[in-house]
Amino acid sequence: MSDTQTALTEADAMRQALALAERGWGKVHPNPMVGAVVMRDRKIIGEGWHAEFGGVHAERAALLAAGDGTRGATLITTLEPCSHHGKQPPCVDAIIGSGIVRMVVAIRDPNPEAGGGLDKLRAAGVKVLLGVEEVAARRQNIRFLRRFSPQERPFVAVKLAVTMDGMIADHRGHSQWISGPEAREWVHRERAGYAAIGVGAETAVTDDARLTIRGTVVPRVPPSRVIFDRSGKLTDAHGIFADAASVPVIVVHHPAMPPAIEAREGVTLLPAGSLSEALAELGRRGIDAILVEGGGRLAGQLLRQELVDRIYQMQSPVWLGRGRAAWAELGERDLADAIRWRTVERRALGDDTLLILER
Ligand code: AOF
Ligand code: ZN
Repeated sequence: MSDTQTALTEADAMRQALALAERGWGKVHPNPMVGAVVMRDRKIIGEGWHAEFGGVHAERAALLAAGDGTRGATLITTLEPCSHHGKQPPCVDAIIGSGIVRMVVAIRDPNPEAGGGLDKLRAAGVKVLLGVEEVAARRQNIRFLRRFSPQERPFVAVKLAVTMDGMIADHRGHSQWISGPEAREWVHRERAGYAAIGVGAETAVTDDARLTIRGTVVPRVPPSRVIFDRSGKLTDAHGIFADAASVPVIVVHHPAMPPAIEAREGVTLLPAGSLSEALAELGRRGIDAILVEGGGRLAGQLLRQELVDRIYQMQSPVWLGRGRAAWAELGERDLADAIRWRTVERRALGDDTLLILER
């Protein structure tokens, strides 16, 4: 927001609003991440974002930051402004009151209680442009958007750190570490925005995985830990149970093979005949988004059964030769029936490359 700003387009400003919205990651769910900027003479004169669940909305924060510069200015927001009294007063009232004459919005608000803000703004004479950076805005708020279009299962993302030759662990099962510190820091940040972190039992045992968050973003609600233990091999000795009273652990197992785990606070045994059944049950228990971090067999099964919505594949300049394959048990496929996804983003993280894929 300095004088050295070059002239921005509205799309540039929207990308800045999307970046501001990211600051709510791990802090605002299940409400949306929202960013807003006030623009005048092709410069940003105020920035705002939704910083914590139930707190001030991004629009009001941006208007406040712009001070008395709002009259005749444009407000750019990643979500349609709300028109309702919730935990916060309606943003449309603040916008109209501030003298904003033009709104640029990425997506509509599907929340029936809060929606309809754009109609009110139009009725008040504010010019409205809808749909700028719509795809990125949808991707950013997928968890919030799904709340209003109920699905049979949670949003499922799979994250794997993979070598150049497609391995996620060496022949002994060791995977610490394939990727570098920047990539691992990214993982901890990413975990903060999910309702649960999932892992297969074999990986949980070999890595002694805790699935906790040890990064700079401390989530408002720490994600539950879900272990997919099909054959009941988990025991009480596993370290993940130590802090179950503060961060829940759910053990998914085959109905006929419950693991030998004593009942205790924070630990739930969840019998399920299939992965899709397990996911549906997790959804009913309020888990709306899960990040699955391996192993290769669980990742492969989820992919094959079309139970994955997004893939984060961290590609590292490392070779292991024989080891544990990233996506196991996909069978033998001709090129003509290969599984094909789209790469929606590529990001450099130190020596590693993060690929984000969607179906
Ligand atoms: C947010 N932050 O920046 C915007 C939201 O209970 P409330 O008053 O916080 O309202 C929550 C609803 O307001 C939310 O579901 C969404 O529909 C709308 N917009 N919410 O938490 C924001 N702009
Ligand atoms: Zn609002």
